[in-house]
Amino acid sequence: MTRPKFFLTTAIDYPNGRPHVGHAYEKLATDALARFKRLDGFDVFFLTGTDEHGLKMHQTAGREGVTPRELVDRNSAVFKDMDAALEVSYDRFIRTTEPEHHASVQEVWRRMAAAGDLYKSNYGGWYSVRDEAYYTEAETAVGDDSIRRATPTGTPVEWTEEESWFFRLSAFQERLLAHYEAHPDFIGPDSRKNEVLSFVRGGLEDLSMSRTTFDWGIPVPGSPGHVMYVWVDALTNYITGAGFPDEASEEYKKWWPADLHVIGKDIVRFHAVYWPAFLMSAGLPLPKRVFAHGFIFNKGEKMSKSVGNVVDPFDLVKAYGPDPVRFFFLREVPFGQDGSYSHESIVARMNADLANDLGNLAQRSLSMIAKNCGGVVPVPGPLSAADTTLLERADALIGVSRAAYDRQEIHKSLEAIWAVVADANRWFTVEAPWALKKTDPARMGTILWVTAELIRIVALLAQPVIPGSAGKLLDALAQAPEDRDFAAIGRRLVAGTVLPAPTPVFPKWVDPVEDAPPVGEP
Ligand code: ME8
Repeated sequence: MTRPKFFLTTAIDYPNGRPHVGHAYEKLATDALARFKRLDGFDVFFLTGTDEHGLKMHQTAGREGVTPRELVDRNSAVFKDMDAALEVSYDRFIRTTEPEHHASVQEVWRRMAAAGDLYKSNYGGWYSVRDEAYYTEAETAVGDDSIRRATPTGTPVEWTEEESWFFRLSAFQERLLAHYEAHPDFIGPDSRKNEVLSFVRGGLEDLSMSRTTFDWGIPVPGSPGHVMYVWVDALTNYITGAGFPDEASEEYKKWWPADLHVIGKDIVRFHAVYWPAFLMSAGLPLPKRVFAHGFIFNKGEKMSKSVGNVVDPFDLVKAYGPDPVRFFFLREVPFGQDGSYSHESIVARMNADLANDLGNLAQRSLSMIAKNCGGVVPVPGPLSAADTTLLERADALIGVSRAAYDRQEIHKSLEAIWAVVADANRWFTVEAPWALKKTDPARMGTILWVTAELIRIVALLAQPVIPGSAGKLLDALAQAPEDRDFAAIGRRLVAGTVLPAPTPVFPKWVDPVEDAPPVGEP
């Protein structure tokens, strides 16, 4: 049987500096979505990468006294390292400076030109280098410091006047609206969809598509002196990653169109308006869904170099480990909404949900099996109504999670899983298996079997978010590699399985005591 395919992407990051927590957040969340689909039997292709052309890169390189190529080579490697540190399981890391990407973008350009949607004219308007975006006069304002800024993002804009190729975006309004209407799931969450609808209903202006004042970009075919606007180049990465322009290739036929683009809320317009319009013009199929996540703030404040509160994702992983970082962001922040992080909130999640709730339940029950059952999964006797209810709730988690992940609501899956963990803890305390060792060892065995089975189901479903620790829990239950996908949920834990000696999987965070006297002194 052929497995259904699922092709998902992240935004490709600007490597003009080191990655920040926002970059890390998007990649680890998309990784959870990719891992879920793989475990659920899909043939997954997960694409991520770096967006390496444009004026921002050109200017940063100039300031640092290196060539743009040196700048992007150096920094793109750091983004890749970040993915490794967070255990992001991408299948391809694309760089827009790759020659095959150039061929792909130029082919898309030629098709848009052949469709009559590109024309040359003169551009005059406000450009934000930081956003790599054009703004209308009405979208800018001059601040107290006499600097004109883009109102939506607060970044400085500069007046730009040059000959430019334009894309006839104005001609796509009706087609785009018809597409949104016919495909109600094209944009998520709903708040973003409403924003896009009102933007497109308000009328679209043609889009400047090329620049002449620098050359760090993909040349416009047949138009010397023009390089493509970086967003044309950037968006096309998604189809290059799928094998375009080789439309006859198995790769392309299998993967395109993408099933899901995961992006941040600041770049919805590019993905839900410009990108589908480019594809319509080039006669290519449209992606199925664009989902915009929220922004991450440091203790509620915007991260910025000038405030000095930019936290390096490498430092977070070094301090807490990859799984606690991944778990924190995905459990704490409803995916699609803004969120905040602080040392205190990360530690609270680590200690409450991981160490206390799941960690203790696993450690208490598994060490009882080691001590009282010779390290062998006991044979369950008849199940009580409470046992059955709990197991049924655990069995229902796959359905709940599937529905949640299909709408990118990762937090809803975690919420449901941890509600079962909380119930299991309450039930375990009431059942008090430790008191049954002498009086009713058979019932003790049943309770321990039910607990181990609950932990197995929870560990299977937690793998997309905490792959390392969930894997350790499954090791502790002696689960074979072929028993670790979601198809294994319906199979029960086999009594008689010999378990390794249990070791705690979720360490409790204890803040180092400052100014403590050296060990051994009063
Ligand atoms: O926009 N919290 O690149 P980028 C959460 N190259 N997400 C954040 C964030 C924050 N504080 N800050 C940024 C670009 N992001 C383009 C994309 S795609 C064809 C081209 C997200 O490096 C942001 O929303 O500025 C985007 O999805 C991603 O990080 C890369 O941002």
